[in-house]
This record gives sequence, C-alpha cells and structure tokens, in this order.
Amino acid sequence: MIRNASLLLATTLLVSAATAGAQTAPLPLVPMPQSVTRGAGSFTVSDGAHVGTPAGDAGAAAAARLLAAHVKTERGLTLAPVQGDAPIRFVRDAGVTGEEAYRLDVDGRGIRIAASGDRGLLYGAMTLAQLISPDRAFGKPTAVPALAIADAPRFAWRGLMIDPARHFQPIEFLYGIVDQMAAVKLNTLHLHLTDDQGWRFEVKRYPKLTEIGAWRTPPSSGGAPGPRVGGFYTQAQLRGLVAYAAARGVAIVPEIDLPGHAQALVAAYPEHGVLGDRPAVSHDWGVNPYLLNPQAKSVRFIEDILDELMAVFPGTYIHLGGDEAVKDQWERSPQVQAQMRGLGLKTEMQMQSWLIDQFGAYLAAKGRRLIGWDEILEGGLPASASVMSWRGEKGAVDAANQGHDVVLSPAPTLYFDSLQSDRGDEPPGRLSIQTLADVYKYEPMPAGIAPDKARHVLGAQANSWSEYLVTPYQVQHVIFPRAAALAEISWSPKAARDFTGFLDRLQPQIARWRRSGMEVADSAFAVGYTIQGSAADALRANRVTVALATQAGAGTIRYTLDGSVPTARAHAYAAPLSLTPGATIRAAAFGPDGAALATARDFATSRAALMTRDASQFTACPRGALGLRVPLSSEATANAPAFNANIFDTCTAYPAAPLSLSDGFTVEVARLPRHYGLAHDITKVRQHYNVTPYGELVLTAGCPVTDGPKRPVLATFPLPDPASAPNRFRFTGTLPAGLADGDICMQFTSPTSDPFYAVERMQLTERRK
Ligand code: TNX
Repeated sequence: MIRNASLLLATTLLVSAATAGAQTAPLPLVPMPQSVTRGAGSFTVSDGAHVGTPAGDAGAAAAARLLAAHVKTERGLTLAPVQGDAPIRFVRDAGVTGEEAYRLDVDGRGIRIAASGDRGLLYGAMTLAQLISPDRAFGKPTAVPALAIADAPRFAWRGLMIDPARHFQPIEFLYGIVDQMAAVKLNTLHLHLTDDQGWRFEVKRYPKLTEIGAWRTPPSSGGAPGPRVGGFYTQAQLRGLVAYAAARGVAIVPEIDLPGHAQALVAAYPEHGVLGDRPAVSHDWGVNPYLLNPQAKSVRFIEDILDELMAVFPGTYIHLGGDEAVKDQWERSPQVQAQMRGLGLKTEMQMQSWLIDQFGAYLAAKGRRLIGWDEILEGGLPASASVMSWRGEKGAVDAANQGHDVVLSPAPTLYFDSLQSDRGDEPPGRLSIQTLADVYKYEPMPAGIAPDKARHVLGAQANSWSEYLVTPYQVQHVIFPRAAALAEISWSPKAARDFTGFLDRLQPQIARWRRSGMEVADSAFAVGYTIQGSAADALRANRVTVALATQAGAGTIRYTLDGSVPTARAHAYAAPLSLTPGATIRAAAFGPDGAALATARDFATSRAALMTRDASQFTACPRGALGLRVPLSSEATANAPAFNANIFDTCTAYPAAPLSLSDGFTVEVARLPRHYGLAHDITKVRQHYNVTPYGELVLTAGCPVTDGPKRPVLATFPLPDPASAPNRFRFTGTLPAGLADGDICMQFTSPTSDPFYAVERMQLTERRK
C-alpha cells in the first residue's frame, strides 16, 4: 500500500515535470522567429489530419501541400489538404504586412497560419512543419505546444550560391537544395553558371557554348589527359527548376561571369576572346588570363545570351560576375587599347566599368538589375547596379554609402568551401577554417555603413565554391548544417542570437535534413582528441593524457576503451583521460535525449600511433601560409585521402616530433597536379634549389624559415620521374641518436611547374633501448 502510494506520487511528479518541460523546452525552430509567445496546452496533430485552405486560394493550397510534403518526409505523418475550414488552417490576413511575414497561432482547438502574401503562408507552413517534427517518434501523433508566433525576416536576401561551373551537378541535386533552402527560409539561390572550367547554360543561338564550353579534359594523375568531364543544363530543365523554386519562395539569380573567368566562353567562341587564340576549357583553378573582348560585336554577343538568360530566369537580378579579371590580355591587345582611346578611357579598370555599364543599361532597359562581385566598383558603377561583397566588407561599405544595394558574402566566413573543422576526416576545401560558430557570429550589417544607408544592405549569402566539391555529397557536406546558421543570421532579429540555444534547435533540423536525404556534416559535434603535454613526454612516462572535446561544445561526451561503440550509457567524460598507451578511445557526444550528436570517432593511443602524424596534423611552413586541403586529383570523388598543402611553398612540418626517441621514419608522399592559375601571384611561388631533375624531399630538424637558415639535414630523397612513378609512394630512413625533440621540416624542391608534392603521413619508429 505504502509502496503504491509513493509510486503514485512519483508518477505525478514525473508527469508535471514533463508538462512543465514541454512548455519551456526550446521550440525546434531554425531560424528563430521574430516573436514567440508561449501559451497553455497543446494541439495534437495525428496521421490523416486535415489542413484547410480558403476555396480558390492557389497560394494557400500550395503552402498546405508543401507542409504535407515536409511533414511526410520529416515526421512520417500524412496530412490531408482540403478546401475550407479545418483544425489546421491557412488564412489570408491583409493585416499581416509584408510578403514574407506570417502569424502562426496554436491553441487547444487548432492551428492557424495567417499571412497576406504567398511566401508568408509558405514560411508559416515551414515553421509548422518544424513544430511537428521535433522528436524521433516517427509516424506517431505529436503535440504542438500552444503559442503565438509573429514572424518576418530581418533581411530580404538570404542567399546561397552553388557553383556547378567548377564541378557540374545534376539538376536533381538543385531541386534538393531548393527544398532545404525553403525549409529554413533561405530565399535566393545564386547559380554560378559559367567559369573558366565550364559553361553550364544552354544558349540556343550559340550552341558551341555548351558543345565545347561545357566539357573539359582534366589531366589524370599520371599527367596524361583523363576522360572529359562536364555537362550543362538545358533551358527547359532550368525553367522547370525556376518554377519549382518560385513555388517554394526561392528566386534564382543566374550568373554569367565576365569579363574574367571567361575561358570556357573563349574556348567555344575565340572570336570573342582578346588575342585570337583558342584555349581549351580550363582545368586550372584560380585566376586564368582569358577575358571577354569589349568590342561591339562581343557586347552584342553577350546581350544575345542575356536575352536567352532573361527568358529563362524571370527574377529581378542578373549576376554578371566581374571578379578576378586580370587585365593582361586587354593591355596586350592593340584593338582593346584603341577602343579605350576612342572612348577616352585611361585604365583597363575603367574599360571594365564601361563594359559593365553597357550590360547594366541593357538589363535596366528590360526591367532587370545587374549585380556583380565587388570588383565592379573599382572603375565606377552605374547607379542601378548592386554589389556582392566578397573581399571582406569594404566593398559593401563603400557601395552602400554610395547608394548601391549590397549583399554581404565575405570570404572567408561565408565561403562554404572554407573547411568547417581541422579534423583529419574533413573532405577537401580551403584551409581557412570557418566553423558553425563563425558563421553564426557573422553580422551582415557591417559597421561603417551610414544609418540612412542601412536599407541598402539587402542581406547575406554563403557561397559553396566547388573546385574541391565533386559529388553532391561533398556539396551538401559544406552547406549543412552551416546553412542553418546562415538562415538565422539573415532571418532572425539580431537580438535573438544565442549560439547555445541555436545548437539545441539545430539538432532537430539536422534530423530533418538527414531524413530528407541530405548529407549533413557532423564536424561541429564530433569528438576531437588532444594530447596534453608533448607526445615525447607521454612516451617517456608511458602515460598519455588525452583531452576530449567537440568543436561546438554541445552534449555530453561518452567514451569506451574496449573498442565498443559508445552508447548513451557509456562512461561520461569529465576530465582528460590518463592512460597507459595502448587502448583505442572511442567517443561521441550525446544530447539530453540520449541521441548521439555525431558518429563516434576513434583515437589510438598505442606508442606507434603517438609517433605518427598525418596531413591534417602538420603545420605549414611558414606557419599561417595560405593553405588548401586537396584531393589526389581534381575529379577524385572520395573524401579521402586529402592533403593539406601550401601551393606557394611546398613545405610542411611535423610539429614537436619526439626525435629523441626515434631511430627512423617512414614518410608517405603524394604527387598532386599543380593545376592553378595564379596570374600575378606567380611571383610568390617559392622555388627551392633542386639537385636532381625532379627535385628532392629534404627533411631538416627545424624549419629553415622560422628556425634560422642553417638547419641540420636529416635526410634527402630524390623524387621519382612523374611520368613513370605511381602518384603515392613512401621513403624510409634512419635517424641518428642524440637529436632533440622538435619540428621536422619537410621541404620539396621540385620545379614549380606541374606537379607538386604533399606529405600524407609521417611515422617515426621508436628507438629500442
Ligand atoms: C575566389 S569569390 C573566386 C572564385 C573561387 C573562390 C574560391 C570570387 C568572386 N572568385 O572564383 O572559386 O575564390 O574560394
């Protein structure tokens, strides 16, 4: 009896705690709405629930269908859109002002989404889809807590750029991106449709743009040409995409990049190039010299292309690039120089400005607006042109203060080709690491814009440049989950920013993305390992102390030492683990609901492992040099192997190596294609003295650059003939006794032409006592 009473009491306490929890638990919403008021009670949404829309309201019906589609995929519940009234209903309300604004009210009797605009109804639907899919009870009814949401975006341009020019992606991939942009209220998809490496937009009047310009033949790893790669979108395909995106509130901004990044165009139509030669479609990343000719017939050629582009893309903005156009070809062309004199232009920058003006005026006459990368500011800009600022924020500040509309898209923070962690399992990209937190911290309204000019800041955009993103998997990996941070900084009020709260709200969104088939990086939540003190000390003491942490600092870390996969019941990590070298630590972070936030990662503590370092653990020499994390070849589709490399000085260092304990080593080396257009930066590439024809790998104790010029050479290995050697090989050598612990510098002295080399891994062998 007494036992029963206490059981009853315990149950009552549990229930009331759970109810209180439901009212205060963070709502699973990303981006955070402008205002949320919680109420009492809830409304339960079950399988088969009706969703009503006003008779004859096509926009509301579309929003209801989208709601049903998301809830089906993300929560396993089938909702039934109907005309007329229902407990869940969409209504038009002229009092909710703003095309993207909506109100969402939930009480015990039902759910009401109200908006004046189609996009408002749509965003209300996306918010409700998130409220319905917070937990893992797939297919089960869900109680949506009572609340009142009044929501509208902070910025009008919430953009994402996809770069199918560098690596072509199938059209279906873009459909998936549009779906997931809409889910987090991103509304602008910028398609970088042309570049040196490929032309992806079908132009009926100039078919060679895609017959020739859509395909390139990258060198294979042996140096011989590999199979051609590429592809393009037909106008019919793009029209379909535009309509699909419009129905999800997403406008597509097409980009034709000019006058630089135009090598594919010149490959197809050399008569619109500058010097008359016909290049191949480029397989060199970076900055290539081929420019569009500013002559009258080439201006008309582009206008013809723009006519076809505008017929496919009905949106206001047309992006015409303007970035990284080195002017060597214009400088060398008597014809371009004569044109400049004729126009009274003194510099090639002014020539670029003039050219952009021609197109700006052409677009304006058709009711469109030109937008370009911030370089278009340099020689003066037509008033109607808008600027996408990528070289930091200065372009945006200058442009907005001059009265131009601007979009903030600064490298490296909003460059999604920047790696999101320093993990060794991160796929290739730029080594300037921009974490989820970095994106979340970004403030799209730069200081320095006069208050009366703030309205010129249209919003923010992230760019997933795709030199190193070959597969849809890889593109998705850089976009998700950082797109959620982008969505929140561009939609939510600035005052609502709260990274910890965001991390909680992000988990359900990650689950939704995964259920929708997206690859979502777990880099921010995966456990990373740091040896405390030096590896040498650990080896000497036969005791290693390892700290475990996740980048985002979310969840409880749990680990095993017996090789089993950690579960929510595994040991909770509280303080650095002090171990006798040998075991492998396997750890993962778990959320409050006991779900793992990331796949478990391993850390081997064997003595051999403590003496091994791989590419992601090396430091650049000189430290801080521009770094890339590159695949073995430009078309490699696997995430690994990936090599951290500084293409300006192929030197890398094994930091704080336990040399005093080592008697030998193995270095694993990869030969990589040097396929970079460096333009004027070519002078920054460091050539080191080579003795043998293909150069050597020189190992020194300490780095000549940082530790003084004369460093003891530990070993020298001539590099094999690239024409016949495999592209991965290894060198082994011995080390003398008596060396002090310290950096091992690994310098390649190969000629600075193609190829170059990177170290994949270095393993030291332990000296027997
Ligand atoms: C610079 S940003 C570029 C692109 C590259 C990108 C790589 C810009 C307008 N031009 O061509 O893909 O860096 O991060």
